[in-house]
Amino acid sequence: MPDVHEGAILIAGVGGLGCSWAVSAHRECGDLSDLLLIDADESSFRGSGQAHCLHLDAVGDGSGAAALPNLAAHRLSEGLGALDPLLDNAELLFIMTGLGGGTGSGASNELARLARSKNCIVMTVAGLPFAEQPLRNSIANATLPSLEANSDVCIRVSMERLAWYARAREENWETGSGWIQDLVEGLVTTLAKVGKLNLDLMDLRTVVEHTGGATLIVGTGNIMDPLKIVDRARNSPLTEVNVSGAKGCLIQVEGGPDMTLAHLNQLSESLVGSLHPDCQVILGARASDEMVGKLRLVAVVSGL
Ligand SMILES: Nc1nc2c(ncn2[C@@H]2O[C@H](COP(=O)(O)OP(=O)(O)OP(=O)(O)O)[C@@H](O)[C@H]2O)c(=O)[nH]1
Ligand SMILES: [Mg+2]
Repeated sequence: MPDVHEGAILIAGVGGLGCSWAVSAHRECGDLSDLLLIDADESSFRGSGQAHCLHLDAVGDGSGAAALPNLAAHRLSEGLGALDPLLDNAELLFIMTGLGGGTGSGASNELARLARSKNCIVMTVAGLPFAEQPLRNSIANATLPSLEANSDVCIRVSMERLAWYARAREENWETGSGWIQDLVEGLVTTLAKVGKLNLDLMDLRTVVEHTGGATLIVGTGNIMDPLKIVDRARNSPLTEVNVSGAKGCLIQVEGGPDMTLAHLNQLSESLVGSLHPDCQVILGARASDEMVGKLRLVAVVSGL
């Protein structure tokens, strides 16, 4: 099976919140992926060492300049040439963005469109504003359809649920609650490394090519109680949709050296049992020492 070559996986943050999510996700798998940050506000690039940064500031006033999504989209389209070498090399692009502001809402869509046109698989994680932010919600709703159309997989994340989840985990929602990191890291490490069973980008493509909606689910827990992990995964912040009709499913299980084939089967069967009977399933697994005593399930379900 061909190895994923250097630069093949790109994690991109667009807008303030998106950059924060991307930086923390990349921190977990920096040796396997590249980082791209796009914002009108340069403070989003702070402390992100080796990142490729694109500053959308046509006017030069430094911060929060992209108050309007259209303006942000316009500015990105002017700077897109600079991204060509990165996107030409990328086979899989994760876009992290919080919708409702100017930059993320305007520029993420442009980025997705360009990457797709270069035959890159685009998986977007889009944060949706809090309920008490009506203007931000209307901007988000206006942006979502085209962002979804330009992404192979577009995962809606309720920031409300993320914030709730963050409190329960004693994590910070602005850096993704630890949850966004798990998700991206799980997929990146599965795709980039050879594990017990290996998946590659072709498998991912097969799964995301099912028409219809798609989402990602994740759950982590004790190795003694795999069913609870599946339960948690079904209730994770990104599953606002009902997955029972899913036609495609890519499952990655991560555990410690104590993980057995029985654990894998238990996790996958209890998840797959709740999907469409003809669902196409691809299963991968990987063991690492730091996961001893624990199991983590990350799944992409598509064809919803
Ligand atoms: N309640 C709350 N929501 C926030 C906060 N920061 C970000 N958000 C949410 O995240 C969404 C995106 O915010 P940002 O990423 O800062 O926006 P941006 O894309 O940088 O857009 P501009 O700064 O307008 O160019 C907003 O619509 C809010 O719903 C915060 O501190 N508090
Ligand atoms: Mg901003």
